[in-house]
Amino acid sequence: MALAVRTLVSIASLFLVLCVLTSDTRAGTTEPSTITMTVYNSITNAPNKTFTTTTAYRGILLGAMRRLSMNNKGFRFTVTENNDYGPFLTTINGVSGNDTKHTYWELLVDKGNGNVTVPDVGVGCYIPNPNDHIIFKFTHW
Ligand code: B12
Ligand SMILES: *[C@@H]1O[C@H](CO)[C@@H](O)[C@H](O)[C@H]1NC(C)=O
Ligand SMILES: *[C@@H]1O[C@H](CO)[C@@H](O)[C@H](O)[C@H]1NC(C)=O
Ligand SMILES: *[C@@H]1O[C@H](CO)[C@@H](O)[C@H](O)[C@H]1NC(C)=O
Repeated sequence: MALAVRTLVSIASLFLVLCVLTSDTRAGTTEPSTITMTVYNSITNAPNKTFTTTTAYRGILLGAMRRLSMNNKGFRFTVTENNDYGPFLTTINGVSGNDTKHTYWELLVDKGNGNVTVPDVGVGCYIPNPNDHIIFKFTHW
């Protein structure tokens, strides 16, 4: 009995070691990472909504947005396909950009310490960095 328990324990430890080794070799290369996204309406001043989700290793922002919308009913969005630049983010949670009103959803990345950058590509091309804080800001152009 004692032997059986010891054998089980050794097998379990072996698995543990194997798992640690496996995740070690993967660390920083293929692990998904966590990012946060804030939906900020600077025109109506509706309260911000902040969400946490994951991205695949070097996955595009659009993928993380899709994953979030599948898991959280509080985040819905639509894109319009552009032949040259891919998906244009048109609507978030029912709020649509409008050419007549000159409104749109701007894509921003908060690098911390008040350093907010404006990516020079859209949601289909931007690859978030681990722990990125993405801001979707509804604003005027
Ligand atoms: C004007 C403009 C805008 C205006 C468009 C308003 C309007 N309805 O006219 C506004 C302010 C909305 C805009 C927004 C953005 N833009 Co812009 N925009 C331009 C600009 C200066 C001119 C486009 C134009 O009028 N072309 C002439 C018309 C006749 O051609 P068109 O095909 O009909 O143009 C349409 C597309 O360009 C589209 N569009 C504009 N920007 C973007 C961005 C993306 C990702 C997509 C899919 C479509 C798109 O809107 C135009 C009107 O419908 C170009 C640079 C350039 N000089 O071309 C950048 C440009 C197209 N934009 C760019 C970017 C990155 C953005 C943003 C992602 C910036 C951000 N970080 O928020 C956002 C889009 C966010 C979102 N909601 O998805 C990049 C795209 C590069 C890329 N490979 O993704 C460009 C090339 C500028 C750059 N940085 O080099 N943009
Ligand atoms: C909403 O988010 C934006 C962008 O992060 C920030 O500047 C603003 O202060 C926030 N507003 C509130 C009420 O928290
Ligand atoms: C955009 O705004 C204009 C002016 O307020 C309005 O007439 C139009 O219906 C709006 N377009 C869309 C697609 O909502
Ligand atoms: C802000 O972030 C950008 C991109 O990471 C970096 O190039 C720039 O030096 C930063 N600016 C400041 C003031 O930290």
